[in-house]
Formats: sequence, structure tokens, C-alpha cells
Amino acid sequence: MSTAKRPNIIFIVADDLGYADLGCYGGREANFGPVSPVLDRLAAQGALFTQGYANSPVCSPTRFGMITARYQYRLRGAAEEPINSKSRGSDTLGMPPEHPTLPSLLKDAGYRTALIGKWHLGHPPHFGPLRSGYEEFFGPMAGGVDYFTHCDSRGTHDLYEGAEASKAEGYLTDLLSRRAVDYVDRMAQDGNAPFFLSLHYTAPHWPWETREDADRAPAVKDNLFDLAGGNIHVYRRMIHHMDEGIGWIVEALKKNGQLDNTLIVFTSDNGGERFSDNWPLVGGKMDLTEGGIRVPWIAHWPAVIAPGAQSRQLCMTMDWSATMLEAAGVAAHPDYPLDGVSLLPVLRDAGHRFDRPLHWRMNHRGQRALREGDWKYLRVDGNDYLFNIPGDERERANLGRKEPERLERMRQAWEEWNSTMPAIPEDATVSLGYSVKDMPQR
Ligand SMILES: [Ca+2]
Repeated sequence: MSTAKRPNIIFIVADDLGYADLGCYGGREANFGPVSPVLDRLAAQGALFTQGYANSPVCSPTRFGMITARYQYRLRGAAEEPINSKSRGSDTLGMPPEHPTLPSLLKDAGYRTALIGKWHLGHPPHFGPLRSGYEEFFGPMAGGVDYFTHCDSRGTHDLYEGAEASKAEGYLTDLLSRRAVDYVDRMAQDGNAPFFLSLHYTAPHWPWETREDADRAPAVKDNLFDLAGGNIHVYRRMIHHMDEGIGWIVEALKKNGQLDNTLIVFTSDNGGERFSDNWPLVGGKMDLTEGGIRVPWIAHWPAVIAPGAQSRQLCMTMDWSATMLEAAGVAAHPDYPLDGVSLLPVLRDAGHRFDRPLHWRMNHRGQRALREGDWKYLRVDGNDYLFNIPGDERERANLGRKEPERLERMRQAWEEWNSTMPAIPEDATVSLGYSVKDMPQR
């Protein structure tokens, strides 16, 4: 691929958005109309993946997989479920700066790189986006911040402009969208180099605040989990604000004549949380049932993707990172071969399919899963299950007793894969924001 034709890449990641929250994934309309008209249009004009997954059912582990294009289990920091305030000051619980990353590989190949939005891969001074391949950073470092005060759950201000505190004011989703528009405009004026923009929204993650809810911020400041707040209407509005901002970015690309040769990928870092629509899937964030890991995957790239493409190709987060490297004509670092597999052939031809076994494991509830073709092996709390996913997406019809040999073969395949990964460290932590005392569990 010649340098002149290398695409711009925008990797848009929502936070805790569920499988069916978007209209194009069967989500319901809100009381104000369609929730996600812009993303629905991008899907209609690009490609929509129905069997795409997140590398993990929780935030930071998926982001380790995303930035390395490798199984996150290889890195100590990714064993935290998720990285939390106890990781502050740690020099082990974060993205090691010497490790090659998606942005560092692209930067070394001449791309301009930026992270606008959430980092969540370890705290300064040992870790940070500017140390891992991003030339620019605007956003929060930690896992969750208030949309108006930009403070984390300990009341610490957490909005950065590069390595410095940002004094920007306003609703965070809009700040990120506007900053992305500004970046797109700036890169167009700058000239020749293609750019890689990670746009990692915190929406629609708690606290439950729309653009009009600035007055809620004082009330939730000591409890960003916002356990007494929110409803599906607020939640859908938060998604809509993000969708609107993505529309501004698409317009900016169009205005600059760059929409055709920009690969836009949209997804969520994990399955939906308490107000999310995961239908017909069961479970949500923290679960290896489908609701915790199956997420939207939309790709838009008019120069390459035929409109209206739908794919049932199995894939997970790190495959998209590998796709972006291949789209840019950039090879992996030889010492850090990718676990992710490029989906570029599928983007070129939606009918293309290849075998792609996908593995997961969680410290939380001793969960493990293997998706292989139509089949899924799942363990939760010491119980083994076997599901045929196209036959039963809701994972209620356990076929383990009917097909014990298949179950055993898949269990062994998972064990073999697991033996190639570092073990879960003894001191790895699991952090849950709430329990059955706060709300009845699913
Ligand atoms: Ca998340």
C-alpha cells in the first residue's frame, strides 16, 4: 500500500454500552426518537458485525487487549478486574511504556496519533498515554469520572491535557466530541501524514447524567456508582449525546474530503451495565455469558467497505487492532507477535469467513469461555456449560449432558490455551461497584 493511500483511522469506543442499545442492533426507540441515528447510518453505509466480542467483560482488561492486539492475560496490570484507585502509585499495574502498542507502531510508521477520552491503563507517573505511543492526550486517566466536575470517585480532578490538568469546562461527552472535531480539522490542515485517533468516550457509563444534568453532580460526587440514580430515559439520552458528537466528527471528515479514506470503527469496551439493553443475551458487565462480552462492531470506510455489509465473522477487540495495523500497512513488533487476527479480508468482502476460536477467563467467579464456530464452552462458579449460540443465543439450553464429548473436547482446548498464558496472579483484585444489597441481581 503506498504511503499516499494509507487511511486515517478513528477507533471509537463507548464505555459499558450493551449489545442492543443501538437502533441498528435492534434497540428500541427512546421517548425522544431514535437513540443512535448517526451510528445506525454508519452501519448501513458500512459493515455491521453480529458476532463480535470484547476481549473482556470489564473495562481495563479489554483496553490492554485493544492497545497491544494481544491477549491481555500476558500483562500483570490486566489481571486487575478492573484497574482501580488502589493501583495509584503502582509501577506494575499499568501499560508498560516499553511494550509496543497500536499507537506506537502506527506512530513509528509515520502516523499522527492521539487519545481523546478515557485511558484506564494505569496511573502516572509510571504509566500514561503519552508514554505508550500517543502524541496527544485529552481525557481522564481513571475508570470513571463525573461528566461535569471531571472528578473521579475519590473527588480527585481527572481531566488531562497531555500530562497537565485540563481546566476545560462542560459536559464531558461533548468536550470529547468537540476535541475530536478539532483534531480532525487540525490534521487536515497539517497536511500529509495520516492520523490514528482513539476516541474513547466515557458514555454511557455511570454517573447517570445527561447534558442537562449539571445540578446532579454535587449529589453523586461521593458515589459515582450513582446507585440511587438513573433510568432508561437518562441512559438513552447519554448514548444519544455521544451519537450526536460522532455525527459532528463525520461532518468534519466530509468537509475535509477525508471521509472516504478514513476507517471508522465503533465498539464498546464490555457488555452493558444496569440500564443497558442486552436482548436477547443474558448477563452483563463482569459476566462471560454473552451479555457481558458480545458488543456492537461497526466499521465504516467507503474506499474499502461496500455499503450494507453484515458479517457473522467471530472476532474480538484485539482483532480490530490487528486490522488497523494491516490497513495501515504496519507489521507487528517481532518480539511481540499479535494474538489478534486482521479482519481486513472481511472488510473487503463481507462474505469472507475464517475460523477464529476466541478465549476468555476471569478471576471473578472463576469464569472461563471458549467460542469456537457455533459452539461455546462456559464455566461459571465451577459449573461447566455447553451452548450452541446460533441455536440459543440466550444460553439457557445447556447441551453439556447431551454432548459430553464435545464439552470435554472444548474444555481441553480451553485448558491447552490457558497453559500458554501466565496464571492469574495470587494478588490480583476483583472490584465490584455494588452487590445484591444495592439492587436485586439478574
Ligand atoms: Ca467499561
